[in-house]
Amino acid sequence: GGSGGAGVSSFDFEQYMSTNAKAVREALDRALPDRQPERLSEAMRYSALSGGKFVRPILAIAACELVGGSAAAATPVSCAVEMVHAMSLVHDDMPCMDDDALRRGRPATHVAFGEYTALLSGDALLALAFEHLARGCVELGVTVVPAERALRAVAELANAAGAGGVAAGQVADKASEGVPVSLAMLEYIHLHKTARLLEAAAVCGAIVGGGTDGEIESVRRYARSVGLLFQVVDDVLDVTRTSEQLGKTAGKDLAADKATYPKLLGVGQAQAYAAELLAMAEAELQGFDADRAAPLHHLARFIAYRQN
Ligand code: GRG
Repeated sequence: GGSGGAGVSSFDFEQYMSTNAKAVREALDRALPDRQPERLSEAMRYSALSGGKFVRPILAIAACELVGGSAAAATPVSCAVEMVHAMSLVHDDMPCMDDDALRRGRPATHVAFGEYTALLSGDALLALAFEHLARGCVELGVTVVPAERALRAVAELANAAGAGGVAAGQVADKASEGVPVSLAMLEYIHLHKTARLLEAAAVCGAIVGGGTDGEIESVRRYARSVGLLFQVVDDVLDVTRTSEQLGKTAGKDLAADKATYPKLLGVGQAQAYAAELLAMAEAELQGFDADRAAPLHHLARFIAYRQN
């Protein structure tokens, strides 16, 4: 329980991230198959356990605890959201999408396992996400996650993965390659392709944690702002990193025709927008207990101030 707002300063964010990342990794390891066909299981594990930061699962756990739920209640949904994230990266790297050979510093799934196995392992991860979410909540029991909350979480995550979110954002992104992109279109792409799944992670955490409708919607606005912030900061870092490394190869492949916030707004305005998004995210946390909100405050600042 919070007493007097000391939470923000005394909170150990690195410890919180590493403890939760370890717990998520163990839960994912248990949730992923290791049975026949071996190659499919291997590809699923390779994609989901290959060194992601687990930002989405940790967001789900933090939002669950924010509204007074236990971390245990958020375990099924935190694994489910990471499975959706992992499969979206597998499909994103495939030749028909962005055609990337590397992901997280090692061969992309389609390079390591071949195209059809990569495609099917993505499909299987997407299906498993919902199986695991439903089954995991049932196994925890209705005293931990009432069935209505589990159903609401299923609907939220499904919307975020499909035509209401990631799939819609990716179609818009692919369709806008090589054509001029307006600020409104750039915003649409990022809100759907990136922010929507971060939003669903946090919202699902707040749902299974027993948040009120008002709390759930505050969490939604918080995560939406953080999701956009993530993208704006990414775009700004692409520019600042590149200019710091004059003469060297930039860490990222900067497609000349790719629209970014700095290109459409200028670097200064893009930075100002990032500051505004951080302030909007933090404003949504004001109504909550300060100690319980500390992880989400730190997560927003971590995303805003990261240097690479
Ligand atoms: C979801 C049904 C469905 C289909 C997928 C391919 C595709 C459709 C969508 C592309 C989605 C995509 C690649 C979005 C970008 C997401 C993003 C910001 C990834 C980086 O996230 P981090 O930094 O990555 O959290 P790590 O590696 O830490 O997990």
